[in-house]
Amino acid sequence: MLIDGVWQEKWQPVQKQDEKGRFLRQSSSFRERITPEQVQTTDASESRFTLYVAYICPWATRTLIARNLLGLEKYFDVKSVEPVLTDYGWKLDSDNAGSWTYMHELYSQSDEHYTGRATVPVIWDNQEQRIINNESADILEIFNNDLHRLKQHDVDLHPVVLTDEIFDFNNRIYNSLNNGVYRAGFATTQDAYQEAYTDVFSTLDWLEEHFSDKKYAVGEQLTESDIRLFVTLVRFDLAYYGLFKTNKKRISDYVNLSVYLDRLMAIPAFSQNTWVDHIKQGYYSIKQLNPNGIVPEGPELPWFKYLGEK
Ligand SMILES: N[C@@H](CCC(=O)N[C@@H](CS)C(=O)NCC(=O)O)C(=O)O
Repeated sequence: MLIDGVWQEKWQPVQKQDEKGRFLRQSSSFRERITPEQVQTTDASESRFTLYVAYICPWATRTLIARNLLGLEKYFDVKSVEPVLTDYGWKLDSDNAGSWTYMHELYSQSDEHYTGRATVPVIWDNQEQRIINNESADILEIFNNDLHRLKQHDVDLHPVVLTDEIFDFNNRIYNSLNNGVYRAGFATTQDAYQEAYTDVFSTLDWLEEHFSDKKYAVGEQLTESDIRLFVTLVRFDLAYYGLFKTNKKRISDYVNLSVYLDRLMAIPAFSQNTWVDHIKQGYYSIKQLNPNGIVPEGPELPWFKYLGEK
């Protein structure tokens, strides 16, 4: 992580936790918004803003899926990092070669006294050379709400009439499932692990019931809630089940959740942003949890049929 703008190599073992060994996620610090006028540059060949992502990362994948579903590709080009987190944090892919080698350089360029982890996703302003936002929940709102008049597809991921339901659904799955798997994986006491494990599977059991008669997370259409749920479900059997020890059941053991996952995977915005090799390599390179870095060969999953060559 960066401390007062300076990279500290000894960050990796230090996942923040509370006094009971529970994993604590850092809150995001760049929270600016963007207007359609800022996005529409005169030079159509280059976008003013770049979305920096890791394909391993569920939070970054939320933003990639929304970008494609809404058709905002020409306004935000994408730069990705390598799947394995290095001693210097995220390293940019070599084919994204530009002025930067590591993500933390973008953070200290934006704020020379920044203290915190250099996370993805990030919206970077190429004109002002600084980070605008590093919180995926905000980025989803920017894409869907703030820039709604620029979208190329007739999609609304956050219809006003569903606001309360979306809010409740997102809240219900965030701590217990999206972050619940991390709470299980990074717990440093048996009790903290047990608490997270119970939350994860009671939520999955509830969702299995929910999808017995529903096609989508909320309402009768695809919304932001589906994106938020998808990014966790798709990583579950590949990484969380083994590495994070959330191993009561796999998603493929849940009939309705499997049908739901298959339904979303059939949509290109979901399958194109699912990078199985990055997910496996990335998670299994977390030294704290897997010191020898061995990446499992399996599993083989039914939805692999939707994945093209990457
Ligand atoms: N609140 C952030 C969380 C982002 C986040 O935790 N990203 C992880 C990857 S999945 C990261 O970049 N971690 C690097 C680190 O912690 O050093 C969001 O939703 O945008």
